[in-house]
Amino acid sequence: MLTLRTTLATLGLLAAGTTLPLTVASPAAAADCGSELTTWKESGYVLAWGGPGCAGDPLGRAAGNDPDWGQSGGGFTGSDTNQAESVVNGGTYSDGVNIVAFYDYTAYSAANGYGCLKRGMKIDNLYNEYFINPAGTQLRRMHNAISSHQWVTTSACTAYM
Ligand SMILES: [Ca+2]
Repeated sequence: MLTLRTTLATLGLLAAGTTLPLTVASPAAAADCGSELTTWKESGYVLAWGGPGCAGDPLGRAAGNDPDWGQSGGGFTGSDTNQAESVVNGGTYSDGVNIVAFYDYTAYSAANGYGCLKRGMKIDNLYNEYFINPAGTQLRRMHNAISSHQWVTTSACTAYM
């Protein structure tokens, strides 16, 4: 029995040894916003990236609100609308207005669906999140769909990601 157990343990180590390099080499291993959250936490900015995992340069960043990610001003412009796939909330306390509400439509239209991200939080892949309307109905996925955002208080949002 001892010999069998030792052999099984050895096989287990071998299996683990062959799995590890595959995990490291996978592109999916990079899809995490952890380092960007560390960089931007308590910066006062909300940031968004055009791909999952906050990879590369952000689409934009904003300390204030932006009613239209497809128009100039507010931190997100032009092709930024309907492009975000990962986001970071680097908000500060700021009198409690530190939740970011992201909207499917421009001009903060909650009726068309929104989703809120708490201070110091990240979303690695917006594909896994859904816009929700004030009635609590789940709408479309949030990836490649955000068109406006604003900073709100905790009690002002009912649709947390
Ligand atoms: Ca804008």
